[in-house]
Amino acid sequence: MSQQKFNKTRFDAALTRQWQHLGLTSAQQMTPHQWWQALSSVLAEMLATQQPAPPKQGQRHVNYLSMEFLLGRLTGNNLLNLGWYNEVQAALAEHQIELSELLEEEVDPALGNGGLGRLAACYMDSMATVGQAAMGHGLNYQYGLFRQTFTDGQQQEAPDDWQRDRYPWFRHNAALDVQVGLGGKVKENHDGSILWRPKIHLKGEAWDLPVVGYRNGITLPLRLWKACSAQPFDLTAFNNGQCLQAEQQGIDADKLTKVLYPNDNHAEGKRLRLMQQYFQCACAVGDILRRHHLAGRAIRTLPDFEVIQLNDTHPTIAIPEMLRVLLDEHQLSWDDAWHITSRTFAYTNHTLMPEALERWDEKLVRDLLPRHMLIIREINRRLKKVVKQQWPDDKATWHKLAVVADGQVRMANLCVVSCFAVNGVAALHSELVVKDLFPEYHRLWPNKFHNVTNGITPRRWLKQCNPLLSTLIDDSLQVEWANDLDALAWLAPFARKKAFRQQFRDIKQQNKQRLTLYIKRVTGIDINPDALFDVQIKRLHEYKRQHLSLLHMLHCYRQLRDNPDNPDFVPRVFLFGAKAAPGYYLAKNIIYAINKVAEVINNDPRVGDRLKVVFIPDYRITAAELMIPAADLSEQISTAGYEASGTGNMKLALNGALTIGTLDGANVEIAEAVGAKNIFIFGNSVDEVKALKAGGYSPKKLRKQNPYLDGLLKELEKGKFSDGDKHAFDLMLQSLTKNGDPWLVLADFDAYIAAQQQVEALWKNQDAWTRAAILNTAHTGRFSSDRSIRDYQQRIWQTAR
Ligand code: DL6
Repeated sequence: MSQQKFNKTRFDAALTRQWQHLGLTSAQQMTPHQWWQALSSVLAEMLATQQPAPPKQGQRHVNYLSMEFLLGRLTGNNLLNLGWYNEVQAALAEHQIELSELLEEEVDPALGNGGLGRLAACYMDSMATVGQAAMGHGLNYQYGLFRQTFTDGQQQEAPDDWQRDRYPWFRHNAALDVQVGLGGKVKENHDGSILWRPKIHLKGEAWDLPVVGYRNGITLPLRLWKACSAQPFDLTAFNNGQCLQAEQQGIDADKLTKVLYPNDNHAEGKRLRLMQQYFQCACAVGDILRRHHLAGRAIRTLPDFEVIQLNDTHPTIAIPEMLRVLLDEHQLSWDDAWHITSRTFAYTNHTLMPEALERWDEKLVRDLLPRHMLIIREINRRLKKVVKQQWPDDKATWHKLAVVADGQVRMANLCVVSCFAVNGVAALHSELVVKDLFPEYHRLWPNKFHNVTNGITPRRWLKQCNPLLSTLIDDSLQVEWANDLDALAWLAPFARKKAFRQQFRDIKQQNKQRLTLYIKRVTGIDINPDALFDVQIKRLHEYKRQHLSLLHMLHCYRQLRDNPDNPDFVPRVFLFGAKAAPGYYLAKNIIYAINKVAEVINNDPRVGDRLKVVFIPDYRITAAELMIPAADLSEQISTAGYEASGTGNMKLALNGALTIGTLDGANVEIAEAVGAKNIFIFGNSVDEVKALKAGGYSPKKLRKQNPYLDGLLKELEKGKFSDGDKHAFDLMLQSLTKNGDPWLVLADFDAYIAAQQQVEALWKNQDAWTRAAILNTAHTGRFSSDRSIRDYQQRIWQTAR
């Protein structure tokens, strides 16, 4: 496939139709928002002729199932991938319209929580770019991730109505509607076959977004399913005068895809969530089988042509759904249905944390999906035989491995048992998946387990968000690197050139100035663009330890107060971006604490512009695109063993930020790639964390032994930053001390401060700092999501049919 050329005549004609459609007499009459709508609609129309790549010889078509796709704005990204940016810019200039301003009109489609959802978006982009035949399946939520504001430092949440009904990139195809049942009863027929009579019938509508490959003429569909009632309007009820009741079914069905659950790394056993999961899976499975059938292929050949990749356990219910269709509708035997299913599904694990591993009450599953529960029980029954053979009379092992136990269905176990491949998302994480999470399964099926280290798309996360650096790379390397990120290695020798270092530094400075203006606009705070920009952007979670940064902030503040005229003090701006799940009160308390400390520091005249703390509200993709190119220091300070991979760490390093981090997730591989001199690694390792916990770690004792740290904590406890309120930060402080400091924040404090001192020492030598920053950009090519997709192809998708 080759790049589609921009057709100016077609563009102009389609644009004219847009304003005529609005009843206007000229393009000039359109508001900026209408211009963005019109432009996006025109591009979507022009794209409609691009074809999804047919699978190459021997390639399976990939169905990527994810409850979340955190896309970010599409219009600018699509233009860049199409290679039409300059032409469209020129065409709009004829109307005195500035393209970059129009692009600001788009509301981010925020249909995900964080890393997992953004990864799904990067993988779609990369599958389109490397020419992997694929389709994404997700949900078309009416409300994306909540909008965040702060009132007196406290997080407030508001619904995110992203106006899906007027989103110009959507294409709805009514011919693809799927019927979905829920609830009801199962009945066994005389011949032993099972009949499921659902109580509720829903309709799934397919709404497609185009995912554009990088300048290769390929577009892949991201199919987002929207729930509607199968019978939206009850005419009889209406005729009987029951006007509201007549709409009732439609209203209830609508609820299903109304809102994204705002949890990251946390599973909530809510009924509506299971309904959402099943709805998505039933739509996807129905769609995949329909396509297979339409291609004239026998059902038994499904695994030869299709693979279904599960993005975490959220879409696991697709497995019993596939079995149900094969058993009940295609009337296959269990063995045949199992043979097909277990060669089609693959599972990616994204977390080891027990609170994020999904378990559903058996009763709830039976209630909503009675036929599926029978199938799950049958999987469990057959598994028991295998386990008993390997571990006779070992009840504890069986209890651990069972899919159904203690009245609960364990989705991760169901995945491992039913899928042909299981992968973790970074080398360390995959090792822990085998060693700590699933050692017995690994013993049973050693070849099932793989690693695929996560990646990020360089199109959005360098080319689009950092145009100045991209141009410098273009000019220096004179090669196409955006779809061949390993080419960045050729930048390494440039790090030795003084003039290049100066250019690199100037670009960082301009990006910092751009962010400074944004911060002034959204928060009113003035920051010093010459200060070190210390950036921590990710979901707010205890294991990610934003509160360790908070302690460092207190340390910096103390240093300034103790020695106000210290000429060696390195000016620093702490920049945070993070949303906390609305029901996660401890995380919200950490946000509150950071904001309250910020208030005091930012208004202390002794501090001036040497220290500032800014919590940028409503962190989202668009904000990330401004923060990442401006960062000097990337904070990746999770407790070792808990961050499966991280992908923000990759984006920041690629854009020339130096990482301060623990040996956790993909930090380990970033350290290998950039070299020990160009990264600041600190803190307890995974084994040390385990040993500390096993050895009765006591934060109280640690406080006693560390009067300096104790003093910092006391300032918080005494209400120094909360207008005298001694209980303002109780949730956070109790966790740190009384409740045993489960994330070892205090245990890593000294090492963290020492590492920050190394950061300051290097910062004082700007030339050496810039050299290290360039080497970060040069050596992070392996974290392209194109490489991850190729790994999936080689290690997973092209195996086990
Ligand atoms: O793999 C994507 C992303 C990782 O980079 C993060 O380290 C990990 O925390 C995140 N995991 C989840 C877990 N799922 N849930 N719920 O979001 O995945």
